[in-house]
Amino acid sequence: MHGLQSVVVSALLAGAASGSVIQKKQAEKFSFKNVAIRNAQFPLDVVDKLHESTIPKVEAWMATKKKGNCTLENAAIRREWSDLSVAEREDYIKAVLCLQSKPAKAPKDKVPGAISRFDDFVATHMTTVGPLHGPQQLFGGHRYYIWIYEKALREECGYKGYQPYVNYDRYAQDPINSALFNGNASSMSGNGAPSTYNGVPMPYPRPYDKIAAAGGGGCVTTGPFKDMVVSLGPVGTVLRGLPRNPRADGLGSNKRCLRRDINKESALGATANYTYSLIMEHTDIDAFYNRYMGMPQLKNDRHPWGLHNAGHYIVGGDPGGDFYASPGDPYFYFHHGMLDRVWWIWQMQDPVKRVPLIPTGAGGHGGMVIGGSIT
Ligand SMILES: *[C@@H]1O[C@H](CO)[C@@H](O)[C@H](O)[C@H]1NC(C)=O
Ligand SMILES: *[C@@H]1O[C@H](CO)[C@@H](O)[C@H](O)[C@H]1NC(C)=O
Ligand SMILES: *[C@@H]1O[C@H](CO)[C@@H](O)[C@H](O)[C@H]1NC(C)=O
Ligand SMILES: [Cu+2]
Repeated sequence: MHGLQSVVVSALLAGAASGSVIQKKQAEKFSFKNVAIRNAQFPLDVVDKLHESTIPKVEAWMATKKKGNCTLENAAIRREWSDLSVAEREDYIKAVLCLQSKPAKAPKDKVPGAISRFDDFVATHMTTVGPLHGPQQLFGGHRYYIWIYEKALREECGYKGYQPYVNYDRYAQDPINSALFNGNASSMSGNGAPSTYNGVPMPYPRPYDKIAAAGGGGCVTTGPFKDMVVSLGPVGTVLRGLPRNPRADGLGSNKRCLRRDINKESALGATANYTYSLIMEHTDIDAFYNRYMGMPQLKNDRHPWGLHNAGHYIVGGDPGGDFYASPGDPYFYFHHGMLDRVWWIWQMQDPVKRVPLIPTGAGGHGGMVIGGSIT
């Protein structure tokens, strides 16, 4: 483990399955060999290409820094879920299930509802929710948060890889049948059963005032997490009729199923063209932060949610759609892993200038939806 850990250098080889010629050609573009293997089924999208074309800037920037143990050659590489082999996906799933089977370390008097090590992370998010989501902390705080989760998977559960991210674009046309959510043994489990879930209110005028429900919202019935026990929360849920937590802060024991509404409409607000324009058309850090949060509203656009909302409500449900307890759905770490990648690509367009920048909150942001109210 080293300092470049959070620098997500990913995705430089075009497809292991498409032949060594392509691999060689891609690898020769760079002076280092530490590159990720790609799934040839997915051609590079406009953001992947931007990512790739950004690497020389990263190399130039790294070359100006004091030589230490942290180099592009030994940097940890986070990869997209579908770029992992089926065996690698299963290794990752095994590690998450392992974390969910280990006893919690959180003090019982403060977090009586934490039933596993996995829940320790959920509780941390719940109890630091204010500071963790201010403009100054959202990016850096979540970068650190994902990193300590990844560290726990590796050090406490023997996982050899790194935290995968979700490239929403790959799944947006048919998320329910994708490698991420098709519900088979190497997926992160499937959709929730049909329910009366009504969708998520959004801070825009009609007809954009809601991400409509996609038909799910009930208990997940397929895949490795179908028997997962959710205990913490709800606090700011988007679902109705959930069992109430015995404590107002949601940290009591409230055992229930994992619920989801796998939502194509939400995913369509996170396709590669949205991500690309977010990065390239918002050179000011506050403009970048605000649009990422959904503001200002895109004119005449059917999916103006912003990457943060769009990515969260691809899964929504409980606890995935709960502002406080959202890391209780293991999908959370894929979503914030991608957001971290997007911020990193933005930073690396001009690293000397942009790495030190922190959003100030100027210009107002679109806010996050908490159980029907906007914060
Ligand atoms: C750097 O690498 C050397 C040799 O492997 C090791 O002894 C040292 O502890 C490392 N330093 C840091 C800060 O990781
Ligand atoms: C699950 O679905 C993925 C994606 O379609 C596929 O690659 C994999 O072979 C399937 N089966 C299992 C057992 O993982
Ligand atoms: C992205 O593409 C979709 C589909 O063509 C379009 O509706 C949407 O307006 C585009 N968004 C941006 C930000 O370019
Ligand atoms: Cu968060």
